[in-house]
Amino acid sequence: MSGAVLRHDWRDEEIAALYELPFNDLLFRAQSVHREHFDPNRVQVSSLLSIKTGRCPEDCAYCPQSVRHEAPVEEHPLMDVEEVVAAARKARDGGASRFCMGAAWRSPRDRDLERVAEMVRRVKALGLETCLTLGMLREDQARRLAEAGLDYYNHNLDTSPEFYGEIISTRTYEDRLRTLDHVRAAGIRVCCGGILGMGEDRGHRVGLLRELANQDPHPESVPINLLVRVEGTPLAGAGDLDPIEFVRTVAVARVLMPRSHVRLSAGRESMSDELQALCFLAGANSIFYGEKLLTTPNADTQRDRALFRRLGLTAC
Ligand code: SAM
Ligand code: DTB
Ligand code: SF4
Repeated sequence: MSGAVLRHDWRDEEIAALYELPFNDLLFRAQSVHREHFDPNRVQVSSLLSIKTGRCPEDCAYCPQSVRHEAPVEEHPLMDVEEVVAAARKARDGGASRFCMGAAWRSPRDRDLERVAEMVRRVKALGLETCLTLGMLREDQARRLAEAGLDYYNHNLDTSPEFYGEIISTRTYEDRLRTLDHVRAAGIRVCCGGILGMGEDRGHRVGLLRELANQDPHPESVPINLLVRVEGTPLAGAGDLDPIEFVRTVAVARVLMPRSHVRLSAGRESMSDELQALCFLAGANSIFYGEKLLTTPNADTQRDRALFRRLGLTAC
């Protein structure tokens, strides 16, 4: 099958069959699809900043920022625009091409949105692409952000609809899909993915990929996060996910969404260089770079630079 055919009608059985391929066959297939659409040695680099941290009213079981869990985070209200611009400049000078700003909100208030829109304008003026993740958006809010020049909005499905209720009770899967519709309708590119290692089984991973791949168009950016187990969250004691299963998920995502950037996201700190190399071989072609994700440590920047050198990868 040519990777040029973009499908939005994947059935669970077909996705499960990809997962079940011998590992070498799956990786060969994923890498072949990858090469039809991307330079295999280029990896897009984004940096993250938490512009509003902690005290989130939602109950996402994985998240240290929920007010319902007892995880230690350095809470702060919405940052000043100048502070954000300074952090963005630093990220750009460190080699990032996109700056992603995240806020621990269920959804933004309109008066906060004005300041965030100003952040977008100022960060764009530095020559960076912009991305926001602020929770649920109404249609008019998405339009306001589009007018400010926002390039991407991150809003994850996190897991399959079947497993979702085990992880979050304060907003529904449909709520998330509605926000994605609003973002898309406003002309903003979509960044949407999920988290692995939350105690889900392969069927749930298939369900997540089905929901992502059957969006039309596919999300332009698909973050695959490995759960960062934070003490004080309900998922602190989640079991280890087989790293080979993680690589298989990246590979299947690449085959299903041939033109999307598949992002090797949270969890790199706990991965070996060899595991990350396998993820790049499986078609991952973007990462988060910088000392911190939102509240937890990211892979060390010196280690990332050395890894790119060892693998002959170029950041873009
Ligand atoms: N509050 C907004 C929301 O939930 O849409 C934006 C910020 S929220 C922290 C962004 C995403 O980070 C979540 O959707 C989730 O996928 C990811 N995330 C949060 N905590 C995580 C963890 N401990 N490990 C892996 N990913 C995590
Ligand atoms: C995404 O999918 N992963 C990033 C980004 N989108 C916003 C966030 C990861 C957060 C990891 C936990 C933390 O640092 O708080
Ligand atoms: Fe709040 Fe987002 Fe964390 Fe959920 S993932 S608790 S919505 S900050």
